[in-house]
Amino acid sequence: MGVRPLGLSAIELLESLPPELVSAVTEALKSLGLSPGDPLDDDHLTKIFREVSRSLGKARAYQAFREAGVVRGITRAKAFVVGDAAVGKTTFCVKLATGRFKEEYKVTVGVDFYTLDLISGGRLVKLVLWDLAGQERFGLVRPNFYAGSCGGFIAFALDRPETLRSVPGWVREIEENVGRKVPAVLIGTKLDLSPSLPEASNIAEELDLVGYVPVSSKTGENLMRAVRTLISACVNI
Ligand SMILES: Nc1nc2c(ncn2[C@@H]2O[C@H](COP(=O)(O)OP(=O)(O)OP(=O)(O)O)[C@@H](O)[C@H]2O)c(=O)[nH]1
Ligand SMILES: [Mg+2]
Repeated sequence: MGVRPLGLSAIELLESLPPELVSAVTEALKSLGLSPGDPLDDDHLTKIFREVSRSLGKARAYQAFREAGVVRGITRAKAFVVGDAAVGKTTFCVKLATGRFKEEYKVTVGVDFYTLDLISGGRLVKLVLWDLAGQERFGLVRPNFYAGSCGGFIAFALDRPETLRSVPGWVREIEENVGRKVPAVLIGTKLDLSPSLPEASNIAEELDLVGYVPVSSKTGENLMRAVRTLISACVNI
């Protein structure tokens, strides 16, 4: 079956799904505040996919989206998340993977993994985020975890401008350990606590990064924008 052109509306999606999925998707549309005639973009489709996955499981949700012609396959990619200690890397990953905001600070030991499913350009992208410990004492183990990344995120905290000054060091560590230059997106975290820092854009440009996106893992602001900025640079759809 062919892939739906962009601009598929909510009602067209409902019509193309197997009947047993209609109630789960209708619920998802309602919770997103979408009306039947509204065009659906990749962010909407991603949220609908997650809702359907929650009620029916990921395998069934994928099968249904495939049958409906919304997706035509799966793309897998690995991305690192690096930056100084306590800038909010784990919180960023947890919010993206589960929708929950993690209030407490628990130091990451070595590495953690989070899988993020999103719809992009007619494919289900399974992005595995490798959340690397930022504390200095993990500097010796961290290099083991970069191999095979298509790119990733470099995080600094907007309320601690000194963490922005560490970014060139992170770029060097990435290049040394991935073995080549890969796309990286600079994220300024905790936008809910502090305004964006204009110099971050210049630093991203000077270091030849893919872009700079200020984000808040508390409110969710710009999180998907950051992910899509990376996906469009590093995942071959
Ligand atoms: N208000 C607010 N707090 C945040 C945000 N992101 C992270 N935090 C808080 O910052 C603290 C540290 O966050 P972590 O995600 O654990 O930090 P980390 O970068 O993973 O730290 P390491 O694992 O030591 O490298 C936690 O208390 C989070 O709740 C945000 O966007 N807004
Ligand atoms: Mg952490």
